[in-house]
This record gives sequence, C-alpha cells and structure tokens, in this order.
Amino acid sequence: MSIVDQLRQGSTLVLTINNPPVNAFSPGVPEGLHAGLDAAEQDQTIKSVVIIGGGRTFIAGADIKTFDMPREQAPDLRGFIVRLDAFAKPTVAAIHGTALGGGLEVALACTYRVAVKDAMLGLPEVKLGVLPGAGGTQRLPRVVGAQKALEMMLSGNPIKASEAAGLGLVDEIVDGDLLTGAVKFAEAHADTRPLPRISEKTAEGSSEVFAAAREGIKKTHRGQLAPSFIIDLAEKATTIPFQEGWDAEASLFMQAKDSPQSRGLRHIFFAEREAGKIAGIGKNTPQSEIKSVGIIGAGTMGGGIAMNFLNAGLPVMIVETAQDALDRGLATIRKNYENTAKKGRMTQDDVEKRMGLLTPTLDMADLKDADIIIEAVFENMDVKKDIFTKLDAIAKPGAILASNTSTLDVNEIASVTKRPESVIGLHFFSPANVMKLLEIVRADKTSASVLATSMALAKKIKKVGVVVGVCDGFVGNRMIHRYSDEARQLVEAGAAPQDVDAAMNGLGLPMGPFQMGDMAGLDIGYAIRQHQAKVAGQPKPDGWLDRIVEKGRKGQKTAAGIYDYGEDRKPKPNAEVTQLLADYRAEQGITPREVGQEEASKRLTYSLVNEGAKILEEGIAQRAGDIDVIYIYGYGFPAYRGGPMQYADEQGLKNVVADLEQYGQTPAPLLKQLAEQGGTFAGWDKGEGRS
Ligand code: T1G
Repeated sequence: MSIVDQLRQGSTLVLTINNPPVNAFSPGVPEGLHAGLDAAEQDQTIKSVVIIGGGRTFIAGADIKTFDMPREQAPDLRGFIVRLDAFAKPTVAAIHGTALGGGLEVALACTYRVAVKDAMLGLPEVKLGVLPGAGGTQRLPRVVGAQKALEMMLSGNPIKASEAAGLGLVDEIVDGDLLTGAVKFAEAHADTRPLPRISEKTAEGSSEVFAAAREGIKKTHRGQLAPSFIIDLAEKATTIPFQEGWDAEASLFMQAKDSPQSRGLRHIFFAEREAGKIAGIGKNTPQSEIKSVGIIGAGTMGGGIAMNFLNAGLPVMIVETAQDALDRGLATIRKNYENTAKKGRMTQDDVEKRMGLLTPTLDMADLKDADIIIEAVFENMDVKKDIFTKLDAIAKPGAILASNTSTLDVNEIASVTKRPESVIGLHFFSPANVMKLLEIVRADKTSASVLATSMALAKKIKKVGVVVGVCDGFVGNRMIHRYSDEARQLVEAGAAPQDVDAAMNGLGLPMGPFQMGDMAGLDIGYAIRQHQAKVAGQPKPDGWLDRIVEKGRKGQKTAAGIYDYGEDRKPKPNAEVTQLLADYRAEQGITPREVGQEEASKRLTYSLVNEGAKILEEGIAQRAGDIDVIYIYGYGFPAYRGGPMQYADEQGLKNVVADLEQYGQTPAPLLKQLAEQGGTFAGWDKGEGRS
C-alpha cells in the first residue's frame, strides 16, 4: 500500500490516500495524487477520477506540522488544487469521516462531492490562527453563499454532510459502501461537458452580511488577526474575479501563518494532544473498564461532576448525608438539563434518559459495586480522610478512589487506605459540567493502570485531561495564588484594581484578577486565609481584601465586592473601596505610585511563568505545554497567546528574566538557565529529559 493507491474500476480511476491517522496532506500525498492524475490523463479509457481517504477519514487538512517548513519543501496544496480545478475529466471527492481545511478545499476543487451521511465538512483554520489558504475563502462562498461560508469559517465548526447536501456543498449522500456509490456516481457523470467549475461562479453576499460579521468578531475573536482576513476575503469572493481573490488569499494566509497568534494556537493544538502522552504510560498499559460511577457529595461540584458521566451515558450513584441535600442536588442537576433543553440543545427525552441513569442514596455502602468513586465534599483533610477510610472498606477490589480536591495532598488522603495504588485526584473546575479542564493528580503510589484509566475516562467525558503532581494547588491553583498575590501587591503599590484588570483584559483575558475574585467570591479566599492563619497560630489576617470582605462585600454574589454590580453585572469602581485602599496604604506607610499597564501585565503574566518554571523543575508538570493547556482551559488565558509559557517563549526568556529582575522578582533557576542558554520552554520535557 502506497501513500496514494491507484485502482481502476470500470472507466473510473480511484485514488485512495493512505496517510494515517487522518490523511493529512503530508509530504508524499501531493506527489501520489499528481501521479494519479497523470495516469488518468494519459489513459484515454479513463473517463473520471474518484479521490477517497483510506482508513477512517477523507483528508482532514493540510499537515499542520509542515506549516513552518521552508516553502519549497512544504507540500504544495495550492499547486495541486490549481491542477485539480482545471482537470479535463470529471473528478469526484468521496467523503467520509472529516473533510476539513485543505481536505474540504481539495473536495471543492473536484467537479463533484459525494459523502456518507455522518461525514463532517468544515474549514477550521481560524482555530489555528490562520484562514483557509487553498481556495476555501473563494470557493465556499461561491457554493453556500457568503453568510453561511462566514459562519463556517469564523466558527471553524464543521457541518454534517446532510446539511452540506442541502446547501449544494455535497452533490449526493451515499447510502451503503462509499466507494461503490462514488464510482457509480463518477460513471454516471463521466460525460459531463462542460465541467461545472465553482471558480467560474460569483458568490452571493450583501454588504450587511460583511458589516455584521465585522461587528461580530469584535466580541467573538477580540484581538485576533485571521478572522478579519477571512471576512475581507469572503467579501472579495462576491466582488472580484476568482483569480484575484485566490492571489489575495495566499498573501493573507502567509501573514496570518507567520503571526504569534497562529504559533500560539498551533502550539496548543499539539500541546492538548501531547498532554495525553504520559511518561511511563503506553497504549499497552492495562486499563480497568468503567461501567458505573459513584459520587460522594451532591453539592455544586458533585452535581456538576455527575452530569459529565450522565452525558457520557454512564450510570451514576450519588451520595449525600441528608435527604434535603440530596433532593437539592438532584433538583439542580435536573434544572441544568431542563435549561439546556429550553435552549434547544437537548430534547426532553435526553433529559429523562440522563436523569434515569442517576441513583440517589444516603448510604455510602451502596457504592460497593462502583468501578470508580469520586469524592466531592468540603475541602477539609479530616473530612476527606474519614471518607476514604470508609470507602476503603466499602469499595470493591480494583475500584478507583478519586478525590476532587483542588489543593490538598492526595498522598495523605491515599495513606488512610490499604489501596493507595487505586487512589488518584480528579480535580474538576467549576462549573464542572462546563469547564473542559481536568487536572489528573498522580499521587506517589497511584498505579499506571489507574492513571491510564483516568486519562481514558477524561477523554470519554470530553475533558482535556492533564496529569499533575502533588503539591499545594497542583498546577493551576498554585500558579493563580502567585498571580493573585502579585495583583494585590500592585494595588498596594498604588494601582487601582480596575487598571490591573484592564491590563489583563488588554492581554486578551476575559477577566482580570479582581473581576475573577468578585465572580468566584471574595469570601472563599478570606475563609482560607483565616483558616490557614488559625492553624498556623498566626494573627488574624487584616489585609485590604480582608477588610473589604468584612464590610460584607463578598463579590458578585452580594452585588458588591471590589466593584459594585448593577443589573448588567458589569464591574463598577466603588468610592468606599477606593478610600479603604488609600487608608490602608497610608496605614502601611506606603506612598502610592503610578503603575502602568505594561508593568501590571508583565508582572502578572510573568508571575505565572516564574511559578510555572518552578513547577516544571519540580516535575509537578511534565512539560510546558501541559501548563499552557491548564491555563487556557482552566483560567481563560487566551488560546491565541498559546498559554503563559508559550507567551514567555514568544517574548524571549532573556527579556522575561530582565523584566522579572526589574520588578524585584527572582527568576526561577530553570527560567534563568534556559534564558542563559538561549533556550525556550517549548522543547523542555521532564519526561524525556531536558532539551
Ligand atoms: N496535521 C497534522 N497532524 C494532525 C492533523 C493535521 N491537520 N490533524 C490531526 N493530526 C494528528 C494529531 O496531532 C494526532 O497526533 C493525530 O493526528 C490524531 O488526532 C491550507 C492551512 C481530524 C477531527 O485543523 O480536528 O488545512 O497525537 O487526536 O480526536 O487551508 O484531529 O496521534 O501524534 O485530534 O480523532 C485544517 C485538525 C488544517 C483538523 C480527528 N485541519 N484535526 O480528531 O484525533 S490547516 C484541521 C482535527 C489547513 C488549509 C489549511 C482532529 C480530527 P498524535 P486527534 P481525533
């Protein structure tokens, strides 16, 4: 089997691409396809050509790994498409799996497209910080109209073949065997003359469509480059000849591809997948089958966690200590589903199916048959130890015992059981049924099988699972604690909270540290500080944040925290807080000073980077990309920045060290070492040794 097989079927030549796992347009693929077109051209008895993907999918796009190759070495997708579009004999794209990006662009350059009904077609390039660069911005609007084309290209989301057929993007839905159906279609259209070419049409699209699209991306793609290029190019498809649009597309594609935003998004694309590759865990690591789930605690977290498994079709038994708490928990789960159904994203039948998989109980012993039990109760070590002691006696042999703790020592929790190899941390992020991130906390004795099973389970419930080690706050919360400390220091030095938040909004974060604090609730941090001081026998904390909470200003939940909140829930600075800050600084003998946006955003971002470097050094995270994935999926760091560690690489680690020192911070040893070596975080992987 070669990378592109040629098979004659009647008067049709079938070209099958064999480039697993997703038939990306990698080196070798264009050469094979050109050879196939040559064969079809030279043989007069060949009347038509079918292009099909071997394995599980049609072409899923250009090979993203080749984006940074020198142009003369990269696969020439555009060159192939020019030839295909002009090919004298009818060509048929036979689509199954996903025809994405360059894959759909190849299909659009074919004369016809046929597909099985569950195939997906899309142009997801915007998710990589680029735009369809092989004719997609010019052909798709010509087929489906500018409005639908913009919806597809700006969201990057694929559509089903059945919808595509209704739009004229697919000519026929093939029931049964795709190849048979495609060859039959090709034979039936072998004598099409002249060949219908999309490039000869003009796209439909009013000026209102483009104005609305430009307005829309201000919210959906704030600060990003590629979306505005996509709109400009789609507009060209309605106004200028195809060739001019095709040329303009090439130049804007290169501009977008060479941007830090595209490097950031491509870094995350691969980092998300790399995170699933754990040192010591391979495809052959045994896993246990998870057919039933037990959850202890039906509060906000327990209920949200339960929904993930119910959505995946797994039965869940949920335990509470009191009937009213159990009833409240179930009512909240049902309400969440009913709300989704009201928005039309779920049917009432779906709601009932999910609720039918949920079994409430007051007796923890009922969890005796569960394959995994997840504890999601109050963040207190004694409470958790008590529960794990009981679970150790109740759970069946081989059951996984997981804690949803967000910071506590999973080794200490495991130590009360006789099965520490079965204990792991599964740190969900609130709201647990929405947030994609799952920190998988590998304790010292967690077995490879339990870890591999947990990673597979994360994928099954559509979470982005990242393995982290045990320390206070694991990765995400450990870094956010440093970030929040830095934010407080900026305010003490003289910055207004709204200016600190604005600096991070400017970097692309939807919320700055104080907006986030008000949303989460200032009283949570307050309670932790008071508890920690009490346990440590220290005096009661009396910082400016503590004083704000003690005035009853707990955040959005009380319509007043650091900011005031009206109906629109927008944060508004409060004069009393401003005065409280001024009094606090005076009391501390601090003469307030101007803190500029650059200092604020650098000190906050680099506080994350510096802590991340320590986390890497300690092996709490295996690679920098893991930290980036955590920060993007768990804390809203803009994906087009690639995450804090990628962002630092883009700034240059030498510059990061210089800035940290300028602001009085001590660079972490690993950061200093990499900066001195002219290195980056990107290539450093503790699992495979240092780069
Ligand atoms: N290039 C290179 N590698 C790719 C790839 C691609 N396009 N798509 C997937 N992979 C790798 C991936 O890294 C992983 O590797 C393995 O394949 C399985 O992927 C000119 C410029 C197709 C829906 O953006 O959306 O065309 O970890 O784990 O969950 O206009 O992959 O096994 O070593 O994601 O079944 C446009 C991206 C490119 C599609 C399958 N196309 N891929 O999901 O598997 S830009 C895309 C996906 C372009 C043109 C432009 C998904 C999938 P490893 P996976 P999956």
